[in-house]
Amino acid sequence: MPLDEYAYDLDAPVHPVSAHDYMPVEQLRALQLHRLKGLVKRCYEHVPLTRKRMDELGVRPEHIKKLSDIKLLPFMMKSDLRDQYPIGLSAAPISEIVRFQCSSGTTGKPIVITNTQNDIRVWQEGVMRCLAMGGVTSSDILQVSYGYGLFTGGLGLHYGGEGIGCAVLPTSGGNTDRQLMLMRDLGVTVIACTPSYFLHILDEGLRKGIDFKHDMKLRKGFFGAEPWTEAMRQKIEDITGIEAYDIYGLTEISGPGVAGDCPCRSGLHIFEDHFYPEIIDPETLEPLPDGEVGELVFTTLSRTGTPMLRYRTRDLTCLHKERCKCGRTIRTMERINARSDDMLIVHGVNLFPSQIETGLLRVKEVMPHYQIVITPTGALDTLEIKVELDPEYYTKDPAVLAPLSKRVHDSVHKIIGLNAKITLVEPHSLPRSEGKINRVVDNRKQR
Ligand code: DLL
Repeated sequence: MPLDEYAYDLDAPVHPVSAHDYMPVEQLRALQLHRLKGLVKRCYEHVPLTRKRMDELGVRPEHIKKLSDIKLLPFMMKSDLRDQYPIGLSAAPISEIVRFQCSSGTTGKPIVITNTQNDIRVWQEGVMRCLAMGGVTSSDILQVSYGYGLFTGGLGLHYGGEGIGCAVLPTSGGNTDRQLMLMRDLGVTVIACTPSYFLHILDEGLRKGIDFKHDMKLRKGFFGAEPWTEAMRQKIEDITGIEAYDIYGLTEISGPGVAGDCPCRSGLHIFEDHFYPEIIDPETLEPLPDGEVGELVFTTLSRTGTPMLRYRTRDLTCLHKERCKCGRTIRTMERINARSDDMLIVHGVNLFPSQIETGLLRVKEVMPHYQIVITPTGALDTLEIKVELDPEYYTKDPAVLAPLSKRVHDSVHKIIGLNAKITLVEPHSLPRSEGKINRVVDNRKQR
């Protein structure tokens, strides 16, 4: 089966700076509509579940006449991928599939995404566009410390880096001593890993007496795959002197490189020529206008392996259409600080780990290493925040610790409006992660 008209042109060179970034908006919308029509047709013809759902709604591919008609289409969710395990949603024959990638769910089987050569190129282009926006060139040495394999972080950044022409060092996650040694000996200039793993690398390096500003050649970092805050960015930049860029993506839509920071850092540019974004109200499922916070939904305009129509990401953000100072016309989204399924409800108050992180990092004596523990105690639950002291301020003196705990408490309270029990713990005593970190221990789930 040949790739049809909406697919990516496999003969065209992949460019790190896409003309689509700067396209006049009307032209961009026309391109999106063209690709959407082709995608809907392909899904209708090749994905039985989509066909069934569209038939139930009475929608046919020819009903898509303008971009806003997208709201006629059914949503897709992670549970659909799980129910159709392993590749029931694949739209291409195995002869056109060149790679499987998986994303682990919270339970049971992973979800499997099939990629055609076209999809690998679209994905590579997204990562190249992110790296290029951050000023990475072929003169850079890129250390990829995201995990390689079924997770898309390692291979995604790897192909993107090679596409730019960087010298790529594929360390994957783990073996932090070796990461540091190679980083220093090869003069690595760009690092890509999860923000929590980078903090761990920094921690280990500082323990060894490494001065990241002088002993390393690092100048940029591309951090993503998990939520991180502006305060965390500041902390990373202060310790290392690098520019820290946010990179976003998800396996179901492609991998890293769906959106990323430009140097203005006023939101992540979405490569909406390939990934059409919508924001919906997660309760009513109605589309929300640009500027309103809701659940991010993507339609993969140019994927051919496992194309997604209106895929509900569960990530919460809002879109901005104002022209960015960098000149790009593609829309931006605010950094993802929360997922609808990350939300904790404590004493009836909705809160997100990222809010706690922001409160903690306003106090200079504590580190961005923390754990949130919720324990049922009688009628009320206890919210405890364990946070490591900065080694520079470490003490066991209760006369110092008591007022410091109070300051941390007040800083967090100001944001979440709840009283949390603050436990200041020794440096390096909380669990670290080489990939995505889980900072929440919710003991209520064991009841
Ligand atoms: O995490 C892809 C990726 C790899 C992105 C490397 C960036 C860098 P999944 O494992 O499928 O894919 O997880 C996707 O991770 O829905 C978000 O909840 C979260 N996420 C990804 N990037 C960011 C980010 C990869 N920059 C899920 N900020 C997404 C916040 C992020 N959350």
